[in-house]
Amino acid sequence: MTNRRGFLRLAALSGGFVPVVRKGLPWTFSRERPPGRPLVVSTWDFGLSANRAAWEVLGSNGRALDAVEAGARQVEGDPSVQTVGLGGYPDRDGQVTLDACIMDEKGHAGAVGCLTDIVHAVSVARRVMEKTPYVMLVGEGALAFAEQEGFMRQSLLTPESQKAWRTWRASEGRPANPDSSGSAGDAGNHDTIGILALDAAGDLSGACTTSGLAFKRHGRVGDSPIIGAGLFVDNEVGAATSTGVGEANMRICGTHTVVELMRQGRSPGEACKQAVQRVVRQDSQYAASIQLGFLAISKQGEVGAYCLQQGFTYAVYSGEVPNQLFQSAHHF
Ligand code: SD4
Repeated sequence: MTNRRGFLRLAALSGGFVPVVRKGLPWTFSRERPPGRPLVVSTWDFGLSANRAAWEVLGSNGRALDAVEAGARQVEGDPSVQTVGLGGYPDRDGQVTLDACIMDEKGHAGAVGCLTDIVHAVSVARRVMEKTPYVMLVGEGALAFAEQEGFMRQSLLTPESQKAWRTWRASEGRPANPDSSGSAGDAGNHDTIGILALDAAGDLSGACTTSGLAFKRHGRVGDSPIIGAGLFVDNEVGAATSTGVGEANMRICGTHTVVELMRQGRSPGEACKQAVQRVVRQDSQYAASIQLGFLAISKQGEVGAYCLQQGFTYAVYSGEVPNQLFQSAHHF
């Protein structure tokens, strides 16, 4: 079962038709899956709409890189998703700041951190990858680069996200430790879109984009734009992405860990599980208080996920499987 909020969002996304959310692990395609069959997976319920946009590319033999960008842009441009792109929850100063990255089959990567006023952070990340010798640009430098590349400035703060910020300020906005905000695993605070695709040519790519933890300290950058934390792609092995409290992930270079475990022969699901267990071993009390989830695919088209707390959903769409949601297995 998905939670009430997820159910409502799911119903809205699917035009009233609510697919069954299946219990996750270990849900895989067989290792004998023939090559040339595309596959796309995305985090959370809005992964359904991301997958649909990505499938427009994959279904016509397009490149995985173009597919993941299209899927990520779909969610970034949706103002009803308050954790990604336009309409994202602002930081504690009331400013929406975005983190995003993208990685292709050749290991090329681009990222932006703390980007303001540009809806499609993932596309700016792609320009960083393709047009600069760098991997990451942040803050004012990232915004200047985006404008130079022709991206239009736009306020990302919708009336809804501004209202949420005002409510937060009125209630919890002045905790004894302001940095404690956003560290709990509440459902509204950890819905990054991570998307991974395998194209008909057998190549892998991924993207990850978010407005980060709601009401974070200004300047805080999470795991999502960090290659090896929010996203990692190795075209020989597989790809992984992450959602949840970024600090816990960054401490274990989570998606790099997942891919390296797959390289050693673990299935995507088992690799995600072992990465989550590493976080638990570091500090089980902390791990019990947050959400963190990994989603991975292998070069062979197997899919797996694992998370700390119940409730992490992911969407899978392939030639064999119509676009649908699965419930990740969880530790606690
Ligand atoms: C972060 N990982 O900034 C992100 C938060 C999030 O799903 O929403 N993840 O830490």
